[in-house]
Amino acid sequence: MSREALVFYSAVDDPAAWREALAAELPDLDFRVAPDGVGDPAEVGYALVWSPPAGFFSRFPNLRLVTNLGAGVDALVRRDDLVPVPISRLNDPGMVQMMASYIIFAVTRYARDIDVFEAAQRRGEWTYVHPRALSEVKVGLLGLGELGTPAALALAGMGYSVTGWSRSAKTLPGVTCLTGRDGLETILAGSDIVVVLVPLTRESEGLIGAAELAMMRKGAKLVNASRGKLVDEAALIAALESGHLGGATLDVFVNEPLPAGHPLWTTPNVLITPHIASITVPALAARDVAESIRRVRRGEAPLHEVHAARGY
Ligand code: NDP
Ligand code: OXD
Repeated sequence: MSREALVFYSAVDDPAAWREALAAELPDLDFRVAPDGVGDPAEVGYALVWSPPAGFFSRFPNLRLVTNLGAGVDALVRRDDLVPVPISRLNDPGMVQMMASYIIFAVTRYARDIDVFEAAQRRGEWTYVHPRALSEVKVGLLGLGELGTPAALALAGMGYSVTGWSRSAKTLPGVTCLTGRDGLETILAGSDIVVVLVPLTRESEGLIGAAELAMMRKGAKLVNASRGKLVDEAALIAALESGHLGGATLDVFVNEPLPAGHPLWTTPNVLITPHIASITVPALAARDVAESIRRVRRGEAPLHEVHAARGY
């Protein structure tokens, strides 16, 4: 007798860890790993995927739910071969904590002049910079979603002066919340450190271009942990080389892995990390994946449903 199946596809996530975590939640669900272990595609009701190849979904005539193996769904909703079933994203406590830790690290490295001391150490020099109070450091956080909001609250809780930006108006304790183009320009002009955590959509692509970089304070720092295409890389390199921007921490790039010889590798004052700001921990995320499947089985909407037309 055939069992209802889930198909897993990811070039970066560990299928064995997901198989084990989901088996604990849904022992009746058959876990199949694409491309080689799919079996009869008609038995597949659920897909748990990260950037599957073009044409992937059309093989499965009975698909009822696609779950993105991560938070950012741009690689899913921006493709033209999606089938019309609900899409959900992951949002687990481990991912939230990890992103907050990355943002706190990147902001604090600049706020405490650690980048200056790293450079001084490379020169073998004792360089004293008198520390500033954290309340004097103005942080602008673009994107107040599932990951941005906890990061903004954590920074505010540490004493930073935090202004956040989102599409819809928000109220967060200790965080000034702005919206719209005026809000964006206020943040760019008023922040020492600007953090980008807005999803990549048709609307947000190229959000930070030459004009926006020019609005930033001289010596300000940029942190991008969202998607490379939100920032114009050529304009960023120019702003760093001219000294208008004082530094950038980049976890995401237009092309990943960042190709050898790319000018960002040698642009001054850039810290590069390989898209590790946050990851999904299967043992923590499997509960939500399983609950979404249970809900879809009951004819309900899944958890963390993505609005495909909106793009996130
Ligand atoms: P959410 O979808 O929960 O939140 C997105 C936020 O951005 C919301 O506050 C939303 O506003 C705001 N927003 C969206 N579009 C616009 C716009 N055009 N103008 C202004 N604000 C906008 O996303 P998450 O917080 O979960 O994640 C953010 C991104 O982080 C992901 O999309 C992904 O790209 C990236 N990411 C990166 C990882 C890494 O390792 N580097 C790991 C995980 C995620 P509103 O609240 O009004 O809807
Ligand atoms: C992402 C993720 O969206 O890793 O980048 O979840």
